[in-house]
Amino acid sequence: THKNYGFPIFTLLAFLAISCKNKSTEIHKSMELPKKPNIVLIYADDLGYGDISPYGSIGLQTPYLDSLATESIVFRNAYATAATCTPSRYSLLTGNYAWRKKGTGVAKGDESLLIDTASTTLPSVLKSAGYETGIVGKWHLGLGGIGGPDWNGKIAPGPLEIGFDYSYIIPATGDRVPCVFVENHNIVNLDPNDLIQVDYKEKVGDWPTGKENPELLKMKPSQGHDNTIVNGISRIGWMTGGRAALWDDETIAQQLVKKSTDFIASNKDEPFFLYLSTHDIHVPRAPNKMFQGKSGLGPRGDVILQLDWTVGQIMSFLRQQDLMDNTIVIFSSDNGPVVDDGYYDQARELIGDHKPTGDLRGGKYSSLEGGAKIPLIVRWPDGKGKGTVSNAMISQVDFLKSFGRLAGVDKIQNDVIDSQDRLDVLLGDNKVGRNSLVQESFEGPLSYIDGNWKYIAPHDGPKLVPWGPKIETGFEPNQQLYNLKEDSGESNNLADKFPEKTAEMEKKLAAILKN
Ligand code: NG6
Ligand code: CA
Repeated sequence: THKNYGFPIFTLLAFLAISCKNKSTEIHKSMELPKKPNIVLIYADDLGYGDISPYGSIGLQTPYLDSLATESIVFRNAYATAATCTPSRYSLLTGNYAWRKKGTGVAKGDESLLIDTASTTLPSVLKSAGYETGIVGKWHLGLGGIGGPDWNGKIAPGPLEIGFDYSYIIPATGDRVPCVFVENHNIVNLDPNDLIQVDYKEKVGDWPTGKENPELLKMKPSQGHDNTIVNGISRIGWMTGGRAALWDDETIAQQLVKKSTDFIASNKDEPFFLYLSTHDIHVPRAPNKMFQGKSGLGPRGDVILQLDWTVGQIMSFLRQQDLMDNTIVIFSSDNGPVVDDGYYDQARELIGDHKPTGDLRGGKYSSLEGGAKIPLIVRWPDGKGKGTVSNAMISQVDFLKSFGRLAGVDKIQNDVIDSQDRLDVLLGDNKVGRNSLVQESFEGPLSYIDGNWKYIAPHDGPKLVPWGPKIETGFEPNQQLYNLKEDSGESNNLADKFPEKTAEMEKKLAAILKN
């Protein structure tokens, strides 16, 4: 009779109900994603929209990025908030446009910390959701309090004071002193009998400089970069001491991969956020011998291959650690590309048909599209959107709220003004994305995109980046208006033809500035 089955059926139903309940707590909302997936953000430096093969690069193949792209959504309308490093990274980490805060242009090598330790940040949000948070690689957001870092003592505040649990950083850039790694609060391998001295105003110590001893250089500077020589390369700024701590430019990529995989391995049983901020492809371009001469485009191409290798190494480590099913991988760049950024490294001579910005106008530093439009590739562990392209507009400033929600944090403090929760865009569900965004060029003037339109505020500055990279700034004393849908190369200024639209754009930008 039915009665005989009563108990087992009830048990079965109860079991199903319980297991469904468990399942619904494991699965994030409607997505088939683990509730708190690990997040690995690989953030390249100065990599252009046309530099890698998922974006149709000419004359250069990036096989590891290609393979990542086939498992990911490739965003063709993604932006950093600025055309240089410091403000873009400021926005990425704080969810706010950097121009809201004074002094957030390209940071000096001994700048003090630019992010207020009380502010909400991407790592602090993820940390509040139980993530272990780590940064490995380029920082360039200042360190220490007023007066800058105490290089020989405890270097704080820095990444650990704004939400990272672990940090292993290049303090500023590869072309700025001190050429040392800082792990958590200290310089790695600093010998107490050989203390370090750093100065950005005048020479310290007696180490040779590029200016005085050019015969000692393996790479000659083309713009500035003629101060202290470290490892045969003269840098911006002077330093002396700390010999045992000096990095080796040719193995920086290996070192960053090593520290990243160590971080992943020690945190693989809990949700983790790794911000791997590569030195590549910034200057000085000193590729490891594995990549020297391999691209045929000179060191600039070779370091793109090195960057590609970095991506491959991280992916294969995640695979090996069985983390592919619960890790999101994001790949992007901090600003547009530059060919000659301060050293004679043959980048210009050997570029061939390769177009770092693709068909965009301008480049690093610029208010034109080449300045802030960057590659963005997002791989979801459940294969969502795999192999698709999205034209939805998205800004890196949105990562804070989007990944915050993904981690289950719904309430973000109201000091985060500019970040928008665009998780639906990142997931490929929303094909439109942001309505508008702001771009910051090196000298301050802002560009504003709204729908298909782009407005560049008038600025009476130089037409070309003045110190030599041969990049159009996009500065004009008059207003500029472009229709990006029909004219993505910004060749036809329509401001005179559409004065009302231009005025509307000006007004909308002014309103955002007041927020
Ligand atoms: C510029 C440097 C350039 C690079 C840049 C910062 C000179 C002449 N040029 O001032 O080489 O270091 O700053 O790049 O000094 S960024 O990607 O970190 O913003
Ligand atoms: Ca950069």
